Amino acid sequence: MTADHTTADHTTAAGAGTPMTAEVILPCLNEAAGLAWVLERMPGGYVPLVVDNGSTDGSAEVAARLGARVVAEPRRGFGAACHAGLSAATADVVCFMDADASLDPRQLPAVALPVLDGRSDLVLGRRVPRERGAWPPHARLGNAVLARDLRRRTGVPLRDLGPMRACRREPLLALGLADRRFGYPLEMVLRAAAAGWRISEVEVDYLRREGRSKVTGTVRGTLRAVADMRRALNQGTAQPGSADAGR
Ligand SMILES: Nc1nc2c(ncn2[C@@H]2O[C@H](COP(=O)(O)OP(=O)(O)OP(=O)(O)O)[C@@H](O)[C@H]2O)c(=O)[nH]1
Ligand SMILES: [Mg+2]
Repeated sequence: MTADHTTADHTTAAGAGTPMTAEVILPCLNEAAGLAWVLERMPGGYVPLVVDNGSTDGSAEVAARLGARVVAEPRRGFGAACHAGLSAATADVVCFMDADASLDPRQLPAVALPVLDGRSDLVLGRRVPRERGAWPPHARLGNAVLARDLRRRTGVPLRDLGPMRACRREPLLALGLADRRFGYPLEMVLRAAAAGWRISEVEVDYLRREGRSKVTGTVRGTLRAVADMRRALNQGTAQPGSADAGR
């Protein structure tokens, strides 16, 4: 646990009993180390939906014990997990965020508000690193280059392809995203832009993840993620991924 991730012992996810403002889709592959920190910080009305992507570390059990709804997506891949969550969600507004404690759920309302009040159709959290090691330089650079290419291609003024997001559920389903790997977040922006969505960003803190890094902590993982995104950018849509996507 890092200093910012110090946590008290909690047994239920926050928000229970409050009317649902938004459903929070949490793609999850072996994130037992960070799930408690994440789930106990859900603001009231923000209902977590953990998509277990074949975890072997008890993530699903941890999430269920903390009161979260858990859906299983055996097909590996970040996009596969996000899509399963979107398909299972019922709320009018959905949020996405990683389950590795690199993002603070208490910042979800700031991301969702422009969608809830009708000012924006898709809001992305622009990550601002707050801890040493939160965002390795190679990952930050790869992301910045992709964001620049996306700006040039679409005119959408985004600086980060951040994973904390909010939008309306049914219009997102109607975009028909096809990528099931790490191209999913980029394809979402491309298709939304093509559909004329108003897309904006707000700043969110980026913290050092809990658990072992699978992607940005390794050059190989980063190259794979950038390749997925590059393909999504070049094709407009990417091919559905292979079984070991993102590993
Ligand atoms: N890497 C990976 N993550 C997945 C997959 N399915 C779901 N996830 C979840 O998607 C979220 C983002 O994945 P991360 O591994 O944190 O990716 P990242 O933030 O780019 O890189 P690191 O935090 O350095 O590993 C996490 O909550 C994962 O548990 C998958 O197939 N591969
Ligand atoms: Mg992460």
